[in-house]
Amino acid sequence: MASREPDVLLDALVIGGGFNGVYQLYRLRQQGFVVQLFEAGSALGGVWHHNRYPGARVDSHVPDYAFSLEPLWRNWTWSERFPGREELQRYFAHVDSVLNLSSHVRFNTRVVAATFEPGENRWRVESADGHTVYTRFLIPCLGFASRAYTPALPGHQAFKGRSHHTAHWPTEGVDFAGQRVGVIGTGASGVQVVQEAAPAAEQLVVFQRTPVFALAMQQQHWDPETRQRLKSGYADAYRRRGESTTSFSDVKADPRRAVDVPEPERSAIFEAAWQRGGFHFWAGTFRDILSSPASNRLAYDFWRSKVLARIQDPGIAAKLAPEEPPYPFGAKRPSLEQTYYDVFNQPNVQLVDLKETPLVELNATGVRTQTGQYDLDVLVLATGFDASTGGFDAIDFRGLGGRTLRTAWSTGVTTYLGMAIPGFPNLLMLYGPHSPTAFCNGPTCAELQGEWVVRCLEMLRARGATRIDASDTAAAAWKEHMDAEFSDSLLHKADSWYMAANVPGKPRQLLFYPNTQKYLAQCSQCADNGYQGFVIR
Ligand code: NA7
Repeated sequence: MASREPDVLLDALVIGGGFNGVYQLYRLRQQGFVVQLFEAGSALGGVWHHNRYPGARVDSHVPDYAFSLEPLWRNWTWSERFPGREELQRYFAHVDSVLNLSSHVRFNTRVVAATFEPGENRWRVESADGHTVYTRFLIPCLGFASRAYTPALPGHQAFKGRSHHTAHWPTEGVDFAGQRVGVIGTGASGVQVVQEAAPAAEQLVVFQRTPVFALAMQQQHWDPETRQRLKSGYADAYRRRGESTTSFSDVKADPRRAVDVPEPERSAIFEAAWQRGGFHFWAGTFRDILSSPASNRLAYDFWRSKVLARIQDPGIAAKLAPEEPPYPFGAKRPSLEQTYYDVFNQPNVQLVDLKETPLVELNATGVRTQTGQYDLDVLVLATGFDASTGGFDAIDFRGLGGRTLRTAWSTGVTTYLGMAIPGFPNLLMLYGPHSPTAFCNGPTCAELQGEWVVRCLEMLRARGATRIDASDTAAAAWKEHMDAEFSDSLLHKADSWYMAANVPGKPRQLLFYPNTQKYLAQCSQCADNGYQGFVIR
């Protein structure tokens, strides 16, 4: 039933119950603010609540991928180095019970509109069920993957089988056993689904447009004794994580340029990173892998040698790991894999290269490409997300003069410090565009970036201020700073969601700030200089 609470003015409303929203709720409440959290789903967890496709698993390792608060890890152990979705959901339930969060969360509440009222210096926020609240400060914690991207595929409606996007997986699940399964998309979600579908399906067809450069996960399963023992290193790991450029306590690149390091030392460093698994081979080899084409090529060639050794058919190998890299290594997110390259040796698994034989249409029985028809029972769309800005587009944000955020960002994102937006006072977003986000990870960003917002609100309260505005000049300078700082990055050379280039029509730009420590230094400097770039009243 629709409800309205005009007399209640919250200090802060947090939108989104993933790591960032949860941390804000906990910390702001702890500091005595009146705060509530609205979550569209029925439980906390963010992407771990919403993404329930088979094989969903985090590819940032624990304990880095968790909150550093001791009351949370004291009575919690992880069973694996890269936990799956169910364990992450249990973790959120644990966080909820230790920090007592749910009492301040309104679940099943999808925010649809938020309008700034300048007379009152407050936001009016409306949800899909007709509920309205007023809040002094609005803190969107929408994550970068809250809006799925489904490409327009000709004939999609005609397909008579089951078709599911990985982010909208049916709660009752999909049994792949004995089915003819097709997977479109080979990013992190595609890789994970393929690994689950290959052993079960009668036939699996993987439709690849661009090969993923997947890295060895090097998963570890821990017995109860090991789980406890590992905790003795947690406090130190979290301290190091807070000082790390990569946002991982133990992923650190050699300060030399890869090309300057002679063999066999260079290969030994590559090999060590490979054996450590996860993102070590992406961010923990040499400092110039993502800026020097020559060093990048060395990393690619090493990666390729590892992959070729796993694939029997040279034709398939050439598609999964081409001799010439189609984009610089690591410029698209390198998913982690456990059996991905092995499954292509199975007789029931087929790889279709959509660059070579483009998709023509979906029809009643399956997918037709320029050279063949693939009949399917189940089609999995692992086609990703309208990263970062998609979640904002889904809400009708209206700032000063009734200007919508969709209009303000129609030609590209404008922010100050990746947290504030000129023309949208009293709005401080976390884990959004122009901040480290995809180059950090949820829990780490939640704490490091989140503390800045907590301190900012404390400062405003101490000053008796009711309004904070980011200036246009500061936002323009922030954009210039990002452009100058990362102009030589090879990230620009791939059509990735980092570059907002995975969704047709989206303005191409570097969406995230690829250096957490540099970013945090800029934020601290702003606060230390009296919140330079903001107008406070
Ligand atoms: P990604 O990484 O964006 O991957 C999407 C995949 O879907 C990618 O391989 C795309 O190919 C493919 N794609 C997208 N549109 C099409 C069309 N029209 N035809 C064929 N193939 C297409 O999404 P994920 O969900 O895997 O991962 C997102 C992040 O979420 C992940 O990195 C984790 O951080 C969690 P392309 O490369 O664009 O050619």
